[in-house]
Amino acid sequence: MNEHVEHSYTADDIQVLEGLEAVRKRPGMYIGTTSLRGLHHLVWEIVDNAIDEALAGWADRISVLVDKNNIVTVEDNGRGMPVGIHEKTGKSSVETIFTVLHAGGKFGGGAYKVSGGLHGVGASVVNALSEYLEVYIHLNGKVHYMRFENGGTAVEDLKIIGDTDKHGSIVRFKADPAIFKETLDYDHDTLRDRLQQLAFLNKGIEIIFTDERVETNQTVTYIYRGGINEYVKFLNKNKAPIHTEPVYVEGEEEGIQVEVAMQYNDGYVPNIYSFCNNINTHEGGTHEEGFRLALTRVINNYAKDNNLMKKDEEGLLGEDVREGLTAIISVKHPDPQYEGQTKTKLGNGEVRKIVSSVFADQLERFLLENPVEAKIICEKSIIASKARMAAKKARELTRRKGVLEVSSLPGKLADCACRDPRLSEIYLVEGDSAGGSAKMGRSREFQAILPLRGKVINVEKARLHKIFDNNEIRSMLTAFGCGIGDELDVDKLRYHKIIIMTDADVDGAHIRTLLLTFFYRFLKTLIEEGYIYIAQPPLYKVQKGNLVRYAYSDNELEEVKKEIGDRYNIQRYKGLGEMNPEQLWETTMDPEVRTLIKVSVENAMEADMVFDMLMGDEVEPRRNFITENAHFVKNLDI
Ligand code: 28G
Repeated sequence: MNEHVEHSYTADDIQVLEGLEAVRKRPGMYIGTTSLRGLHHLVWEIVDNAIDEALAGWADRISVLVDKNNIVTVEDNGRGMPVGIHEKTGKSSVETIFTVLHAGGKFGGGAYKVSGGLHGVGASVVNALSEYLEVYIHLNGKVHYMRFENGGTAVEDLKIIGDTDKHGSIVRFKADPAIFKETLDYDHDTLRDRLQQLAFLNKGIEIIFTDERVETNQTVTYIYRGGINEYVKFLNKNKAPIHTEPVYVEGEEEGIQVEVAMQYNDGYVPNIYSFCNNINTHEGGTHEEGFRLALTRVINNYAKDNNLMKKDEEGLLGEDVREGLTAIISVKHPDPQYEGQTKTKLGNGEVRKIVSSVFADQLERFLLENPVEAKIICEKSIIASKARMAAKKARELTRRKGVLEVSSLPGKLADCACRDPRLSEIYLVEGDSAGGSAKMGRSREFQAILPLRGKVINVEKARLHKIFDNNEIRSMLTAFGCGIGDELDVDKLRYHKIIIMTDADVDGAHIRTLLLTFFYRFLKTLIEEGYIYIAQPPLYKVQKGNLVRYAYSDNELEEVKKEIGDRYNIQRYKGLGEMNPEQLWETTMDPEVRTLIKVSVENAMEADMVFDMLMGDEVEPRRNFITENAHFVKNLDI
C-alpha cells in the first residue's frame, strides 16, 4: 500500500458552481459525445475517483462490475466519501459531490486530483446522465446509502442502512437511455483494456473487472507491483528484447512524480508512449521531450566514454537511440496544461527538465552498473546510425531513379481512365492470373489494377534501402504517387481507394498482412485517413440450374443452402484465379454489390502488438491469428 498523504481540506473546500440541468442539456460539453465513447466516459469518471483515493494512499483495491443489464458498479476500499453536512450547500457532502457540478476538482493542502479523463468533470456529471445512481459508503461501522433518479434528483437524504466492518465507497449507476440513444452496451474489450492499463500505470493497485454479460472469463484481476516496468515487458512480449530487464526509473521533483521504463527489442520501430495523470498524451509534450533529450545525451556520452564510438565520430541522433525502443513515460502532475489539436500534448515547461534530470541520472547509473546491457544498447544505436546514413544514400538514389515520381508508371499497372483521385480506385491483386482476370473484369473508367508478383517484402525485417529496392514496393509507390514517410503528401495520392485483393486462404492472409504492415509503417496516414480497403471475394458459388448465388462466409453458405432447397451444386473458390473476369466483377469488384472492409488503426498500441505478433518470429500466435480473425480491420458496407 502507498504511503499516506496528509489532507487538510474539509467539506467546505468543495466549490459550489452549477446545477445538473446544464449537463443534461448539453452532455457533449461534458463528456464529448453521447456515443459509445461518451458512455464509457461515465465509467472512467467514477473509476478515476477511486484511483485518486488509491493514489492518495487510502485504497488498494478497485472493482468494476458490469451486469447483464449494463448497470455498472464501481467499488473501492478507501476511506469512504465524507458523510457529514457540507457547510456551503447545507446538504450532505455525498449529495454535494453528486449534485453540484465541478464539486471535487483541485483541493488545497497538497492533495490533488491526479487521474481524470480528458473531460475530468466528476461524479455529478455521471449522476446527471444516469437513469438512477446509488451510493453506498462503508464508514465508521455503518453503511450509508443514497439514491438519485432521473438525472440526479435525490430520492431521499443520505441514510444509514446497516452495519459494516469494511470501509470504502460503492457507486452503482444505470446510464440514461434518453441521453445515450445510440447504445447502452459497454464494450467489454474497451473496458478491460483500459482497466488493465490503469493497473499498469498505478503500480500496486488491484483492479478487478467483472463482466456478467460474457460467458467465459467473467472476472479478470490486474495488479502490477512493477507498474510500467511490467507494461513495457507486456508490450514487448511478442518481440525479441535484446536485454532481459527493462530500465526502470522513478523519482519526484517539485511535486511532480516521474516514472520511466524502457526496453530495446531487435526491431527498428520506436514505440514510445507517454502519460500524464494516467492520460495517454498521444501528441507527446514536455515529458516526452525531456526523456528524448536525456536518452540521446546519456547514450552518446556513455558510448564515447567507453570507447564504443570514436570521440571525433559524428554523434548518435535521437532516431538512432530510439530504434527498436519500447518505452513508457508516466508523470503525475498537480496542474497539467494540455495543448495540441486533441489536447493530448503536455505543455508544462518545467516538466522537461524534471523528467530529463530524473531520467538522465538514473539511466547513467544503470549503464555504469550494467556494462553488458550498456554495450548491447550502444551497439544497437551505432548500427542504427550507420544504417541511417546508408539509407539516406539509397533514398537519394531512388529519388534520382524517379521511383517516387509519377512520370514513369510501372509497366504492369493497368491504370484507369479517370484522373480524379476521389473517383479512382486501385486494386492490388495477388498473382498474375488473378491480375489478368481483374484487368478484364474491371470497369476501366475508374478501376486500376496492379498485380503483385511473388512475396511482398516484410518491412519489419528489412532496412530502409532494402525496402526501396523491392520491386513490388516500388511499383505501388509509383502508382500511388504520394511519396512515403516524412515526404508523404496525401494531396498527390492518385486513388482514394487502395483495395487489397488476395485469395481467401492462409497465403492470401499473409500477403495481405505484409501489405498492411508496409502501409502501417510507411504510409500510416493512408490508413488513418481511410484510404486502405480489403476486398471480400466469395468463398463459395452455389448453383441450381440458372440460379447462381455466392456465399462470403460459412454461415452465409448455410443460409443460401436453406434458401435454395436441394439439388444444388457448390463450388469452393480456392483462389481468385478460379473466377472468370465476369464472376470477379460481379462478386468482388462491382461497387453496387461488393463489400469492402475499411482498414483502420483504432488503437495504435494494440495494432502494433498485432503486427508484431504477425510479423515477428513467434510462429504459433501468428498462425492462430491469421486463421481466426483480423483485429485491425473494421467492417464497412459500401
Ligand atoms: C466507488 C467509486 C468511486 C472516493 C473518497 C474519499 C474522500 C472524498 C472520495 O472526499 C473530497 C472531501 C472533503 C472536500 C476525503 C474521505 C477525505 C476524507 C475523502 C470514489 C473534498 C471528497 N475522507 N473516496 N471523496 N472532499 N471514492 N470511488 O469516488 O473536502 S471519492
